Amino acid sequence: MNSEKRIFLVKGDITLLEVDAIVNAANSSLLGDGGVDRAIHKSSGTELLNECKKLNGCPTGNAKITKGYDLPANWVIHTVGPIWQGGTANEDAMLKDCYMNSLSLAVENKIESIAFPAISTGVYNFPLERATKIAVSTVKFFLKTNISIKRVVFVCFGTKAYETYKNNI
Ligand code: AR6
Repeated sequence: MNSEKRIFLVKGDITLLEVDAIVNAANSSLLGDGGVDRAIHKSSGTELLNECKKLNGCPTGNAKITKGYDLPANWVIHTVGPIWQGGTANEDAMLKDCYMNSLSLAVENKIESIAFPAISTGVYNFPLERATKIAVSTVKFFLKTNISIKRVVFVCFGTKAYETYKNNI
């Protein structure tokens, strides 16, 4: 199936999605904090935090996987987006790495459906339009050479993100 037909857009809370894996926009400690990270830990339960404690953190741009515990999703892929510093600190490449590495981990774990939040666009302040273009182009690029992933969902938390994604997909 061509890559575009496997990409979906939804508005809402990523913790409710019934997909094989949801992606968490974490920080390098992987111990949970605010935003979508907090929502995921709250819905998944303390077992998620216990598993995360054993992972020894994660560098920016990389990704690590845990089980989903009490979430509808079987897996959580934790990735660490770049903190926006004005655009000259390699932020674009690191954000692209988050999507590439999350998708590679998904393939390794036979995950067929995966949902992404808008990584780095909250607390980490990455400009939404610029981050959206990177998210969409990277996923399309990855799907061109991959046939095992059947569904990639971009989850938009609010109307602004939804409209921005809609205009860039
Ligand atoms: N479902 C989907 N998207 C959500 C949800 C949700 N339940 N909650 C928030 N978002 P952020 P970051 C959106 O701040 O910018 C944390 O403290 C939100 O509107 O969660 O990568 C971590 O521990 C925004 O569009 O992540 C790190 O310290 C997007 O998710 C830091 O924030 C990402 O916002 C990471 O910052």
